[in-house]
Amino acid sequence: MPDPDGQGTPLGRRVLLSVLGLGAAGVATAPYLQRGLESVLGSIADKDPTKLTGLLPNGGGFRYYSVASSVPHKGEADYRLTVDGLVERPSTYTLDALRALPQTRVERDVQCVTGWRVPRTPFEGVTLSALLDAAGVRPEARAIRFTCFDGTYSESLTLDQARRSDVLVCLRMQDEPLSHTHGGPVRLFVAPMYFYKSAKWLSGISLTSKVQPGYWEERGYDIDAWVGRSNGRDDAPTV
Ligand SMILES: Nc1nc2c(c(=O)[nH]1)N[C@H]1C(S)=C(S)[C@@H](COP(=O)(O)O)O[C@H]1N2
Ligand SMILES: [Mo]
Repeated sequence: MPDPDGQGTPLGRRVLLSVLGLGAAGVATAPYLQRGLESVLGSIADKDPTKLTGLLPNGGGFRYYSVASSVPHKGEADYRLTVDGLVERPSTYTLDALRALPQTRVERDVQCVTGWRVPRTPFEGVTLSALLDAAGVRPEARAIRFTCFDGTYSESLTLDQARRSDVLVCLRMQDEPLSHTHGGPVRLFVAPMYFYKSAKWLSGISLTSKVQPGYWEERGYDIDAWVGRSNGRDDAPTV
Protein backbone atom coordinates (compact mmCIF):
# COMPACT_ATOMS: atom_id res chain seq x y z
CA MET A 1 0.00 0.00 0.00
CA PRO A 2 1.38 3.44 -0.84
CA ASP A 3 2.36 5.49 2.12
CA PRO A 4 1.04 9.05 1.85
CA ASP A 5 3.83 10.47 3.93
CA GLY A 6 6.85 8.29 3.39
CA GLN A 7 6.89 7.35 7.05
CA GLY A 8 4.95 4.81 9.07
CA THR A 9 2.22 2.76 7.46
CA PRO A 10 -1.03 4.69 7.45
CA LEU A 11 -4.11 2.60 7.26
CA GLY A 12 -7.50 4.06 6.40
CA ARG A 13 -10.82 3.02 7.80
CA ARG A 14 -11.86 1.37 4.55
CA VAL A 15 -8.68 -0.67 4.54
CA LEU A 16 -9.20 -1.64 8.17
CA LEU A 17 -12.72 -2.71 7.36
CA SER A 18 -11.64 -4.66 4.32
CA VAL A 19 -8.91 -6.36 6.37
CA LEU A 20 -11.71 -7.59 8.59
CA GLY A 21 -13.91 -8.47 5.64
CA LEU A 22 -16.54 -5.95 6.64
CA GLY A 23 -16.40 -4.08 3.35
CA ALA A 24 -18.64 -1.19 2.42
CA ALA A 25 -21.50 -2.26 4.68
CA GLY A 26 -19.20 -1.70 7.62
CA VAL A 27 -18.41 1.85 6.59
CA ALA A 28 -21.96 3.05 7.23
CA THR A 29 -21.90 1.96 10.86
CA ALA A 30 -18.24 2.70 11.39
CA PRO A 31 -18.56 5.06 14.38
CA TYR A 32 -20.32 2.42 16.38
CA LEU A 33 -18.01 -0.30 15.14
CA GLN A 34 -14.85 1.60 15.76
CA ARG A 35 -14.29 0.56 19.38
CA GLY A 36 -15.02 -3.05 18.61
CA LEU A 37 -12.90 -2.81 15.54
CA GLU A 38 -9.89 -1.48 17.35
CA SER A 39 -10.11 -4.06 20.11
CA VAL A 40 -10.43 -6.83 17.52
CA LEU A 41 -7.40 -5.51 15.69
CA GLY A 42 -5.57 -5.10 18.96
CA SER A 43 -6.28 -8.64 20.04
CA ILE A 44 -5.31 -10.10 16.65
CA ALA A 45 -2.08 -8.14 16.87
CA ASP A 46 -1.52 -9.40 20.42
CA LYS A 47 -1.96 -13.04 19.43
CA ASP A 48 0.05 -12.87 16.27
CA PRO A 49 2.29 -9.84 16.29
CA THR A 50 3.67 -10.59 12.84
CA LYS A 51 0.23 -10.48 11.32
CA LEU A 52 -1.08 -7.01 11.99
CA THR A 53 1.46 -5.03 13.94
CA GLY A 54 3.21 -4.04 10.73
CA LEU A 55 -0.07 -2.73 9.38
CA LEU A 56 -1.13 -0.86 12.47
CA PRO A 57 -0.19 2.79 12.08
CA ASN A 58 0.99 3.74 15.49
CA GLY A 59 3.82 6.19 14.87
CA GLY A 60 4.27 8.05 18.14
CA GLY A 61 0.94 6.78 19.45
CA PHE A 62 -1.10 8.38 16.67
CA ARG A 63 -3.42 6.46 14.44
CA TYR A 64 -4.05 7.66 10.96
CA TYR A 65 -7.68 8.42 10.24
CA SER A 66 -9.27 9.43 6.99
CA VAL A 67 -12.84 8.82 5.92
CA ALA A 68 -11.75 9.55 2.33
CA SER A 69 -9.88 6.78 0.56
CA SER A 70 -7.38 9.16 -0.97
CA VAL A 71 -6.61 12.80 -0.30
CA PRO A 72 -4.81 15.15 -2.69
CA HIS A 73 -1.55 16.74 -1.62
CA LYS A 74 -1.61 20.52 -1.43
CA GLY A 75 1.27 22.89 -0.78
CA GLU A 76 2.67 26.39 -1.29
CA ALA A 77 1.32 26.77 -4.80
CA ASP A 78 -2.20 25.42 -4.52
CA TYR A 79 -3.29 25.44 -0.86
CA ARG A 80 -6.04 27.95 -0.05
CA LEU A 81 -8.14 28.52 3.05
CA THR A 82 -11.35 30.47 2.59
CA VAL A 83 -13.27 32.30 5.30
CA ASP A 84 -16.80 33.15 4.18
CA GLY A 85 -20.49 32.96 5.06
CA LEU A 86 -21.83 35.48 7.58
CA VAL A 87 -18.77 37.76 7.60
CA GLU A 88 -18.15 41.36 6.54
CA ARG A 89 -14.97 40.54 4.60
CA PRO A 90 -14.81 37.09 3.00
CA SER A 91 -11.14 36.18 2.54
CA THR A 92 -8.77 33.61 1.14
CA TYR A 93 -5.41 32.76 2.69
CA THR A 94 -2.33 31.17 1.13
CA LEU A 95 0.14 29.31 3.35
CA ASP A 96 2.43 32.34 3.34
CA ALA A 97 -0.42 34.59 4.42
CA LEU A 98 -1.21 32.26 7.34
CA ARG A 99 2.46 32.08 8.34
CA ALA A 100 2.67 35.87 8.35
CA LEU A 101 0.05 36.08 11.12
CA PRO A 102 0.96 35.80 14.83
CA GLN A 103 1.53 32.13 15.75
CA THR A 104 0.27 30.53 18.95
CA ARG A 105 1.62 27.30 20.46
CA VAL A 106 -0.61 25.01 22.48
CA GLU A 107 0.64 21.81 24.10
CA ARG A 108 -2.10 19.38 25.16
CA ASP A 109 -3.03 15.73 25.24
CA VAL A 110 -4.57 14.44 22.03
CA GLN A 111 -7.54 12.25 22.80
CA CYS A 112 -9.47 10.21 20.23
CA VAL A 113 -13.00 9.27 21.18
CA THR A 114 -12.13 5.57 20.67
CA GLY A 115 -9.66 5.59 23.54
CA TRP A 116 -6.15 6.28 22.33
CA ARG A 117 -4.35 9.27 23.73
CA VAL A 118 -1.07 10.97 22.90
CA PRO A 119 0.18 13.03 25.84
CA ARG A 120 1.39 16.60 25.59
CA THR A 121 1.49 17.20 21.86
CA PRO A 122 2.53 20.64 20.63
CA PHE A 123 0.40 22.30 17.96
CA GLU A 124 1.18 25.70 16.44
CA GLY A 125 -0.71 28.08 14.22
CA VAL A 126 -3.10 30.99 14.04
CA THR A 127 -5.90 31.22 16.58
CA LEU A 128 -9.23 30.73 14.89
CA SER A 129 -10.45 33.83 16.71
CA ALA A 130 -7.82 35.95 14.92
CA LEU A 131 -9.13 34.78 11.53
CA LEU A 132 -12.70 35.47 12.67
CA ASP A 133 -11.77 38.98 13.79
CA ALA A 134 -10.02 39.65 10.49
CA ALA A 135 -13.12 38.58 8.57
CA GLY A 136 -15.53 40.56 10.78
CA VAL A 137 -18.20 38.17 12.07
CA ARG A 138 -21.72 39.46 11.41
CA PRO A 139 -24.07 39.71 14.42
CA GLU A 140 -26.41 36.99 13.12
CA ALA A 141 -23.61 34.39 12.97
CA ARG A 142 -23.76 31.75 15.71
CA ALA A 143 -21.66 28.84 14.46
CA ILE A 144 -18.98 27.69 12.06
CA ARG A 145 -18.90 24.97 9.48
CA PHE A 146 -15.46 23.60 8.55
CA THR A 147 -14.84 21.85 5.25
CA CYS A 148 -11.87 19.84 4.04
CA PHE A 149 -10.13 19.29 0.72
CA ASP A 150 -10.54 15.55 1.08
CA GLY A 151 -14.00 16.37 -0.28
CA THR A 152 -15.85 14.48 2.46
CA TYR A 153 -15.13 15.48 6.04
CA SER A 154 -16.76 18.38 7.83
CA GLU A 155 -16.91 19.73 11.36
CA SER A 156 -18.69 22.38 13.38
CA LEU A 157 -18.22 24.63 16.38
CA THR A 158 -20.41 27.23 18.01
CA LEU A 159 -19.01 30.74 17.78
CA ASP A 160 -18.30 30.76 21.54
CA GLN A 161 -16.30 27.53 21.27
CA ALA A 162 -14.47 28.84 18.22
CA ARG A 163 -13.31 31.97 20.03
CA ARG A 164 -11.40 30.03 22.70
CA SER A 165 -7.68 30.72 22.75
CA ASP A 166 -6.90 26.96 22.52
CA VAL A 167 -8.63 26.47 19.17
CA LEU A 168 -6.05 26.77 16.40
CA VAL A 169 -5.76 26.68 12.65
CA CYS A 170 -2.51 24.71 12.72
CA LEU A 171 0.48 24.80 10.42
CA ARG A 172 2.76 22.80 12.72
CA MET A 173 2.43 19.77 14.97
CA GLN A 174 5.13 18.19 17.15
CA ASP A 175 7.38 21.15 16.23
CA GLU A 176 7.41 20.27 12.54
CA PRO A 177 5.35 21.37 9.55
CA LEU A 178 2.11 19.41 9.59
CA SER A 179 2.54 16.27 7.48
CA HIS A 180 -0.01 15.17 4.91
CA THR A 181 -0.90 12.19 7.09
CA HIS A 182 -1.82 14.44 9.99
CA GLY A 183 -3.91 16.76 7.79
CA GLY A 184 -1.26 19.07 6.33
CA PRO A 185 -0.63 21.62 5.27
CA VAL A 186 -3.37 22.98 7.59
CA ARG A 187 -5.65 21.31 10.12
CA LEU A 188 -7.83 22.47 12.95
CA PHE A 189 -6.85 21.72 16.57
CA VAL A 190 -9.67 21.98 19.07
CA ALA A 191 -7.67 21.27 22.22
CA PRO A 192 -10.48 20.72 24.76
CA MET A 193 -12.47 18.34 22.56
CA TYR A 194 -12.11 14.84 21.18
CA PHE A 195 -9.79 14.71 18.22
CA TYR A 196 -12.57 14.17 15.66
CA LYS A 197 -13.32 17.90 16.05
CA SER A 198 -9.81 18.64 14.73
CA ALA A 199 -10.58 18.55 11.01
CA LYS A 200 -7.60 17.61 8.85
CA TRP A 201 -6.88 19.10 5.38
CA LEU A 202 -8.84 22.22 6.31
CA SER A 203 -10.03 24.26 3.33
CA GLY A 204 -13.09 26.22 4.43
CA ILE A 205 -14.31 28.18 7.45
CA SER A 206 -17.87 29.33 6.93
CA LEU A 207 -19.92 31.35 9.42
CA THR A 208 -23.48 30.10 9.76
CA SER A 209 -26.61 31.02 11.70
CA LYS A 210 -26.80 27.62 13.41
CA VAL A 211 -24.66 24.54 13.95
CA GLN A 212 -24.62 22.07 11.07
CA PRO A 213 -23.49 18.73 12.47
CA GLY A 214 -20.19 17.44 11.08
CA TYR A 215 -19.31 14.08 9.54
CA TRP A 216 -19.11 11.99 12.71
CA GLU A 217 -21.81 14.03 14.40
CA GLU A 218 -24.30 12.96 11.72
CA ARG A 219 -23.25 9.42 12.62
CA GLY A 220 -23.88 9.54 16.33
CA TYR A 221 -21.04 11.37 18.04
CA ASP A 222 -21.68 14.43 20.20
CA ILE A 223 -21.56 17.87 18.62
CA ASP A 224 -20.20 19.32 21.86
CA ALA A 225 -17.32 16.90 22.19
CA TRP A 226 -15.68 18.07 25.44
CA VAL A 227 -13.17 15.46 26.52
CA GLY A 228 -14.50 13.58 29.54
CA ARG A 229 -17.94 15.16 29.33
CA SER A 230 -19.31 13.80 26.05
CA ASN A 231 -19.86 10.30 24.70
CA GLY A 232 -16.24 9.20 24.70
CA ARG A 233 -15.04 6.58 27.13
CA ASP A 234 -12.17 8.49 28.70
CA ASP A 235 -11.46 10.65 31.67
CA ALA A 236 -10.46 14.23 31.10
CA PRO A 237 -6.79 14.49 30.17
CA THR A 238 -4.19 16.35 32.16
CA VAL A 239 -3.98 19.82 30.69
N1 LIG B 1 -10.53 15.47 7.14
C1 LIG B 1 -10.56 14.60 8.18
N2 LIG B 1 -10.25 15.07 9.41
C2 LIG B 1 -10.27 14.22 10.49
C3 LIG B 1 -10.64 12.85 10.33
C4 LIG B 1 -10.94 12.39 9.02
O1 LIG B 1 -11.25 11.21 8.79
N3 LIG B 1 -10.88 13.29 7.96
N4 LIG B 1 -10.68 12.02 11.42
C5 LIG B 1 -10.78 12.64 12.76
C6 LIG B 1 -10.49 11.70 13.83
S1 LIG B 1 -11.74 10.63 14.31
C7 LIG B 1 -9.29 11.71 14.48
S2 LIG B 1 -8.99 10.72 15.83
C8 LIG B 1 -8.18 12.58 14.03
C9 LIG B 1 -6.98 11.73 13.68
O2 LIG B 1 -5.90 12.55 13.37
P1 LIG B 1 -4.52 11.89 12.92
O3 LIG B 1 -4.81 11.10 11.67
O4 LIG B 1 -3.60 13.04 12.73
O5 LIG B 1 -4.08 10.97 14.05
O6 LIG B 1 -8.52 13.36 12.90
C10 LIG B 1 -9.85 13.85 12.87
N5 LIG B 1 -9.97 14.72 11.71
MO1 LIG C 1 -10.96 9.81 16.33
